[in-house]
Amino acid sequence: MKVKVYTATNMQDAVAQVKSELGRDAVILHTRRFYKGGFLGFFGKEMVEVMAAVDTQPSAPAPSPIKKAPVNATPWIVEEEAKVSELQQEITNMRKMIEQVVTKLPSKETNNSCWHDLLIKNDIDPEIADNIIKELPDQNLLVGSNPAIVKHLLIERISKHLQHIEGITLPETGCKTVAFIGPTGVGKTTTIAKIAANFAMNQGHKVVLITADTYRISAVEQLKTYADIIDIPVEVVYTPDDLKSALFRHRDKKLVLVDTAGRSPRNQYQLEELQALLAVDPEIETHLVLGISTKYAEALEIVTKFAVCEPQRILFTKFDEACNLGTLFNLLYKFPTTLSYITTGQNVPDDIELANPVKLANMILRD
Ligand SMILES: Nc1nc2c(ncn2[C@@H]2O[C@H](COP(=O)(O)OP(=O)(O)OP(=O)(O)O)[C@@H](O)[C@H]2O)c(=O)[nH]1
Ligand SMILES: [Mg+2]
Repeated sequence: MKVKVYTATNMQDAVAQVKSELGRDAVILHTRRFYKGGFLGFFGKEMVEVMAAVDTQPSAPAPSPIKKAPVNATPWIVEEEAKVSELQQEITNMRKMIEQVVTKLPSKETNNSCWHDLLIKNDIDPEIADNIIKELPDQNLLVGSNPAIVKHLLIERISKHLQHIEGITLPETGCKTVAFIGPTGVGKTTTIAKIAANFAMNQGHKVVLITADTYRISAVEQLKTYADIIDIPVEVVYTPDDLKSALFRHRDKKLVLVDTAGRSPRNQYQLEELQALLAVDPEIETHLVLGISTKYAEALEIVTKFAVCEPQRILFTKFDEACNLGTLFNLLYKFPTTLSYITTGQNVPDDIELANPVKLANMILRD
């Protein structure tokens, strides 16, 4: 750094001297007017003094806008420089703070994926999980919003896909026949007992049980035991014709509940037999019974294979044993089918209820 003081009779001349000697990059550090000659400052000639400086070091590739004070800088330059470095320090601190805040702020993707992960954890198909999140009215809500609000919106979206719910509704006049089909051991007979008890004992309707499950000796006994407790008649049928006659005999009843033997979805012959049995009366309302813990791929196979029996409702059992409701939601999302009851335990007649979309949606978003 080269610092020099120039004097001239006016400012233009002084600046011209600075430029010609120090060049265009010179900076004026200080100027003052003074009187030369005279007495005590009076009657002297007015002069101008200019202190200028130029950086003699080769220029840095990216020069800092803040110039260092010259070695022999005046006190106010030193003071300014102190202020500048203080400001620089403040800016550095602020930048650090902003960086910390930004890194702590959950990004859109992170927040989005935490809800996506929760759905996946509950066995929702990844593609369905994506769609549900995209269905939110405003994607920006996923960023930094209160999780309770996002959860509420997701519950709203999920429950919209579970709106087809209908239990057994009895006609004003005449009789309603409902048959229960599905794989073995899912809870068909127990569910029938629960429904029969509710309609007969709680609502006082005339109910009859018919069982077509003659493959296991204990199956008939199981239904007879329930019928005795509820105090309603029970019929055993072996063929479609038997069923036809039994339905005719019990046409005075309000509700006829038909139990069937558990069937493997892979046994085509058994499924055709079941189809033939239910074909005796097109008015039979058929409920396909599935265990809630059935794996989605397995449930898809069951639904596809049992489709020959044209079930109108799906009923899920064993909610008390459920880890999650992935299968239920994936199925109903892909194949909007009417859901009827859910069962929640082995107790007859209490552990059964009509499915509720919001309750199910809450369970689907369980942590
Ligand atoms: N935890 C639990 N167990 C249930 C529920 N419903 C039925 N069960 C039990 O599941 C087992 C099988 O029930 P069943 O009613 O005999 O099943 P099913 O579908 O009629 O069986 P098959 O006639 O052999 O095809 C029994 O031990 C029931 O007590 C439920 O909601 N929760
Ligand atoms: Mg049974």
